Amino acid sequence: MSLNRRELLKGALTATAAGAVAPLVPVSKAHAINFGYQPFSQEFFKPPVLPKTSSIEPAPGSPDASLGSDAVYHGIAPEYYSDHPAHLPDWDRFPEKYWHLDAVEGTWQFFPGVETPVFAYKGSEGTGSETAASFPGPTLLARNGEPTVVRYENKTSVETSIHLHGDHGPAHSDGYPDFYTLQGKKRDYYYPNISPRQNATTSVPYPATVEEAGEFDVSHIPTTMWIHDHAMDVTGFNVNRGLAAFYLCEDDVELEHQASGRLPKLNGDFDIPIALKDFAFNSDGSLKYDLLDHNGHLGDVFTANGKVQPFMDVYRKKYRFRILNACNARYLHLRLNSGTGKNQKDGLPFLLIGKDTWEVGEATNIESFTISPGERFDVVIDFSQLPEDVDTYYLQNIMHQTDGRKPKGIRPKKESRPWLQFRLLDGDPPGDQEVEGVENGEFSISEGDVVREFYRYDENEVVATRLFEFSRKNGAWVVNDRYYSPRRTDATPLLNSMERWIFKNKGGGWWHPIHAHLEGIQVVRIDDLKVDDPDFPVEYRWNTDLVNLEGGQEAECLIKFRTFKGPFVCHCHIIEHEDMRMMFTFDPREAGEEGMNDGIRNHAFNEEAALQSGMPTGCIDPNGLLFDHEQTLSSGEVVGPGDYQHLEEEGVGFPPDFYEGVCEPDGGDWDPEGNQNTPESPIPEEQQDK
Ligand SMILES: [Cu+2]
Repeated sequence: MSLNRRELLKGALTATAAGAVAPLVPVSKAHAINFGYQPFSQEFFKPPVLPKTSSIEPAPGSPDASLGSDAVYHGIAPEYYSDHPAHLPDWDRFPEKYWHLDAVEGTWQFFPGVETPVFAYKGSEGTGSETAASFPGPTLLARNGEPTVVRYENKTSVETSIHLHGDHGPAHSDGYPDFYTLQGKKRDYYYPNISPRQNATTSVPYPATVEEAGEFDVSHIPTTMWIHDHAMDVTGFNVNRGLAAFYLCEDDVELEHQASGRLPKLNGDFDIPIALKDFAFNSDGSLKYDLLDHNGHLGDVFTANGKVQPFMDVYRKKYRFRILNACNARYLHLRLNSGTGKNQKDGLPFLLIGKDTWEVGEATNIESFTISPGERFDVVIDFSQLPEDVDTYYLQNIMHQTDGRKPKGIRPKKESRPWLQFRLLDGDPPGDQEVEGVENGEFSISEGDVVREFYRYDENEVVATRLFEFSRKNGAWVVNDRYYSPRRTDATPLLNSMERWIFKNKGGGWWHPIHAHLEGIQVVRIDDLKVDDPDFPVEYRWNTDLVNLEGGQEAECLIKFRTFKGPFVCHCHIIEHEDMRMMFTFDPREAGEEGMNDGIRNHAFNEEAALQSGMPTGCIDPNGLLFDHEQTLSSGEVVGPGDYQHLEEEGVGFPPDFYEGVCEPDGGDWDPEGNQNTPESPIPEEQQDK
């Protein structure tokens, strides 16, 4: 059965019309389907490492693996080539490495013995990267200065687009919402694994030499990233369905931490990534997901790395946990606790060593913390501090939330659910030292240590200030009163410039965690609170790639746009808000240079846009942009915003002025009779709307 993005959304409507979708019941009131599972009776799952290889056939960028080819239909980023002006020689400090990664349809056991249909990332069969399908997918381990290419094949029936959350990389490989990897096709995602440059300046958009470019900005070298799907309209569905995995990176600073015994070996027994995600289940074991719920999908079953409330064996030692909130819409407030009940307050602190993609300037103890969807807290927990009679310990969420609007608050009396149990083991861990000369688990990292040099941006470098207001409109979501369209650019910063971006939540009833691609954000003010105020939230004192806006809140941020031209997106990370248009495009460009959406990108790309996006000229799904421009097919039938009318007739809350908002290209002449329905269209006749 065809299940592309269009069919998915239409299918959801049919189901509603037939009454097959149960009325929405707040999750707190509904009874969770848990298949008789007793919490902490299954073991924690640590995803396997995705093996790298030293060669791949056909070679990336070769004629056989270029845009439009059978082997790699979507090609590779222009920045891959060493003759591209952005590609400087020191990007290739170590020989390039490769991964073969698929997205497949399979099953996963969230509950022991219950096979749940999912999408999953896995290392491709028959390649050097082979792994089993899992949730989260296999962990990608990268070395800063070692370029990697992920040859990705979409073996699912839905359009996908991989975003490496936190990456500083080319737009072609960034998961822009309509830079799809289509069903049955491959794309070479190119990750240079570099950071921005210290000397980036607008007067030299592409420095010719390494000396001119300056040093890599060490405070922006990434450590904890994750890949997740980002496809237009269906990101929420695809991520909830399982398309997420960790991407951890080490560099010279990180290796020095390990060699000197400050931090554990990368992804070793004492460095453990944990993705926390809520799910909802149907009684047949399948995942429940309502495509028409744009408020934010909440689940009533709580998992760590794809296992419902598991246990993890730990020694009384120090561990590094990279905690990811992988929920579509649920905020968590996490604390450590010796009990499963409501009132214990004997928690160990978390030693915060990294926030989102980057390590922090100073290791800082925090008692508990709120983590928004998409956010990461990189923490060390010292189990040696626990009294000897404590043999089980818990990671507990005490944020109470019953719908996608916003959490009801930190309410340990109402919500004190342990998502993960630690079982304390006595004695020393068996096995050889993971790092020579360092006893396993004996790491010296302590409060006050400099984890990574941090450079605060100089506000005098700001060349433009922009205000982005996030609000609700006609049951959907807007930024500056506009619905997202991938065909419209909302900001064109100068390449290598710094801007002041003010994010404002215009409403009081909803929270929005705002995430920018390409670069870290430095928050300088939240409402009246300045960054140098002792009360300023500790998690926003250094680099962050996400800033949460509570009702009515305003955050003033500094952001640079270095190395790569766009398009990139900035959006709310409550994925249902993002899918329902709370997103905008920014497209860093040289002075005077045309942007991706200048004139009109339409469905017939010019050559530059085709190379940049990896979508071959004239081969774009004419039905692809479900809510974008109206399209006249060769049959004479009009599709596109027509679907919106269909949806509106079904009364599902699509905004009445939607058509207006997205059908006017910013400039240039849009030709509705353009090249959008060529004979080479990859969409079979029977899938086109009749
Ligand atoms: Cu939002």
